Amino acid sequence: MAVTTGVVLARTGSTYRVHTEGGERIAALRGKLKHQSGERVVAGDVVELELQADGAATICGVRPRRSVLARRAAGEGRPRPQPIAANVDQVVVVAAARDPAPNFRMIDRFLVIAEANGLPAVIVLNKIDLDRAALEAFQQRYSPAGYQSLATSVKVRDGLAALRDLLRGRATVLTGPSGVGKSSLVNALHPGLDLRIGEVTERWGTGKHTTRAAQLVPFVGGGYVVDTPGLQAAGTWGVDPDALGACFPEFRRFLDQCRFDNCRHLSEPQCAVRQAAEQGKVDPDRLVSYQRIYEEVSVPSWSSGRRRGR
Ligand SMILES: Nc1nc2c(ncn2[C@@H]2O[C@H](COP(=O)(O)OP(=O)(O)OP(=O)(O)O)[C@@H](O)[C@H]2O)c(=O)[nH]1
Ligand SMILES: [Mg+2]
Ligand SMILES: [Zn+2]
Repeated sequence: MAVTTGVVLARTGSTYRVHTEGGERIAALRGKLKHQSGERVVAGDVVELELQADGAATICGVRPRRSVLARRAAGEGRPRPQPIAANVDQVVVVAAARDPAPNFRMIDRFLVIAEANGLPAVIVLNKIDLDRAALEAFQQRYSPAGYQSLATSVKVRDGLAALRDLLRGRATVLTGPSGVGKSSLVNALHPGLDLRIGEVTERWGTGKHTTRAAQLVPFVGGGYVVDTPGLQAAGTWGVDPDALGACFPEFRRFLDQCRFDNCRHLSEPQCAVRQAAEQGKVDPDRLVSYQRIYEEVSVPSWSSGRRRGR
């Protein structure tokens, strides 16, 4: 029996596709690893593999992660962290100029998840062929926070060289709503790759959730890209309400100027963040996003409250 290491490309049902020096392997998870709480094996994990003579492979260990992108698991009950991808360097939040129309509230959530995980984020505005003018609103909203907005089009092949430069040599997770073109972008950068792409339904203007599971694509010239399923809603799991203000980088310089040290920037008097929004020094709509997410992360779910006997 031989032992080797590899990088998890994707989970397919109960098995994993693992990239090793000797090629791609399908591997099952060693029984005792299945029950370790919250430590699901995900794309990007570096794993130890036991290879049997008959070609069967078993994941017998998971190396410590240097970073993980996690979000709140969907569904009822107590919020749990759901890792999406491991060992990533940056998050690219993909939006579309049109079809589906940009949802800034949701983009802000993805950005908060990146900040809360300590990962730098860049915004890619895809489908720029459908509305060239859409970029300006993104730049206005996100430049003060230090986020770059990169316009791309898979259809007319625009901005793809800049995107390639951004991804080269790094481990990147692409996130964003369904139907914005995440898989199309990864395909466009990888001739020969054929990730499934979907239509955007005419009726709802939303994507069809074509990508079902996170999938890692090794990048020519180093690094890799993780394509993830689009979500209709991104839960901001585990963000400490007291740290939420700092997840909006353009708020940071005002945070220590509020009258109260523990200001939540909701309705407290002499709040420097709200004053900055009133004076147009921060985008008032970003403050609305902050306040919505604050409500979400500060209210324990009913079941977790009950659990603590409240
Ligand atoms: N006009 C235009 N259409 C695009 C562009 N990029 C992707 N599309 C179309 O948008 C639709 C959705 O693309 P996908 O790549 O499946 O989107 P996705 O973000 O991976 O969606 P999920 O996997 O559901 O999260 C497809 O019909 C693509 O052909 C673009 O730059 N311009
Ligand atoms: Mg997809
Ligand atoms: Zn305040």
